[in-house]
Amino acid sequence: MKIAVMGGDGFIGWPTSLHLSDAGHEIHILDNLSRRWIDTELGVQSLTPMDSIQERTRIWHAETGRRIHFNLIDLAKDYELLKKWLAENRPDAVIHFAEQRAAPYSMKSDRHKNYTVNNNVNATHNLLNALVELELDAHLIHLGTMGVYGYSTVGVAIPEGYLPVGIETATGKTVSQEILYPSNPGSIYHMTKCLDQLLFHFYAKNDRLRITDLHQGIVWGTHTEQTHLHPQLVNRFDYDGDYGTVLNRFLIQAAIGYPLTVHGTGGQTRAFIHIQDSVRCIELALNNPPARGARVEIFNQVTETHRVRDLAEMIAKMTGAEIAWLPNPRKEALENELIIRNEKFRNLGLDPITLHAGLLSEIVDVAKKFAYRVDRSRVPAVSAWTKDIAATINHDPEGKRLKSVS
Ligand code: USQ
Repeated sequence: MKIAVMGGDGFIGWPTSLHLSDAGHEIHILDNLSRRWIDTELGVQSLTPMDSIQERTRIWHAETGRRIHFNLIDLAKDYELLKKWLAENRPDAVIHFAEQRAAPYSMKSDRHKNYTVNNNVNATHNLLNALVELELDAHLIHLGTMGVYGYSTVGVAIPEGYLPVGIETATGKTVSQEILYPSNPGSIYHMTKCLDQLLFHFYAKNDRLRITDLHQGIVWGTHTEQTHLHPQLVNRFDYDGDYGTVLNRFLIQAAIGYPLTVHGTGGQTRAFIHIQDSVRCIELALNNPPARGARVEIFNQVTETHRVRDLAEMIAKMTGAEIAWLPNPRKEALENELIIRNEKFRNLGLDPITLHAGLLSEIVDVAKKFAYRVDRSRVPAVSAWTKDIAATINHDPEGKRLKSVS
C-alpha cells in the first residue's frame, strides 16, 4: 500500500513508518517538524540523540534498501499544500499522528492552549476536508487517546468507543441506541481528541469516509525491532516534565538516581501499551479497514492497566530508587479504578507485551547510556492545571511526605 504518515517524525510516527516500510509498504512522511521546535522552545532534548529526519531516512535506505519519503508540510496551516500532495500522490491509507500530544504542554499557558486547539483541530479537519474534496477513498487511521473517556471510577468496563443505551419514550417503550461513549477530557490536549471524534463521526456519516480511531493508552519503552537496527534509527525518548510520560520517566529517573516523581498519592490508574505493540496495532488496524459508509471503527489500543504508585514501587524495588511523593500539578482524581475492554485487537491476533522486569531493566540500561544528556532541572513537572495551585495539591492518606526534589 501507499501510505501517508502524518507526523511521521514523532515518537510513534517514526517507529510506525519503519515498521510499515519493513512490511513492504510505500511510506511517505508528512511532518512540520514541530516536535523538534518545541524541544527548542522548552530548552530540552530527547534522552536519545536523534538525527534529522533526512538523515534517519538515509540510514534506513542504506540499511534496508527501502525508501521512506519526507515532505515538510504543516497540516494545520498549509491546507493547499496538503491538498496538492494528496491529489498528486493519492495514498491508499493515511495515518494521522500530526497533533500536539502532551497534556502538560497544552496546559502551560493561554498561548499553549490556543496552539494545541488550533493545531490539532485544524490538522484533523484539513485532512478530512481534503479527502472529501479530492474524492479520495483512503482509509484514515487516527491516533486518539484513552483520555477521551476520562478517569472517573465507573465500576464497569469501558467499551471500545460505543455505549449501548436504552432511552425511555413518552409511551413507556425503551428505544435502544449505541452512542459515542461520553467524553470526559482531563486536559486541553485530551479535549482536542474529543473534538476529533465528533469530526470523524460527521465525515463518516456525511461523506462515507473510512475512518479508524485508536484510543491509545500511555506508551512505554523506546525501541522497536526496526529502531534496533542502527544507532541512528533510534526513537526519541522524552524525560522532561512536559513530554515525558509516567513509566518512561520513572525508568529514566531510576537510571540517573533521581527520586521517582509520583504526583499526589499515585492512586491514578492508567492504561499502558509497549511501543512495539503500538506499531503492531496500527498495522492490524491498517489491514482491517471499515467498509465505506460504516460508522467510525474504534479500538481501545491498550494492553494492561496499572496504578502509578504500584509502578513507582515496582521500579524502586527493582533499582533501589527513592520515591518522592509530590504535590500534584494536575487537576485529576486522586484515586480511580479503570477497567477497559480491548478484545478487538486481541481477536485480530495481538499477543501483548506486558510489563516485566527484563524489559524494564533494558530501558533503564538505555537511559544509563545516555544519562549524560539529561538536564536534571527539567525533570520536575511544573505545568499547573489551574492558577490556584493550592486547589490541585493532593494529600497523601497514608501519611507519606509530600516534598519537592531537585
Ligand atoms: N504522573 C506522575 N508522575 C510523573 C508523570 C505523571 O505521577 O512524573 C501521573 C500523572 O499525574 C497522571 C499519570 O501519571 O495521573 C499519567 O501521566 P502521563 O504524563 O504519563 O500521561 P498523560 O498526560 O495522560 O498523556 C500521555 C501522552 C498522551 C496520551 C496519553 C494516553 O502524553 O499523548 O494520549 O498518555 S492516556 O493517558 O491513556 O490518555
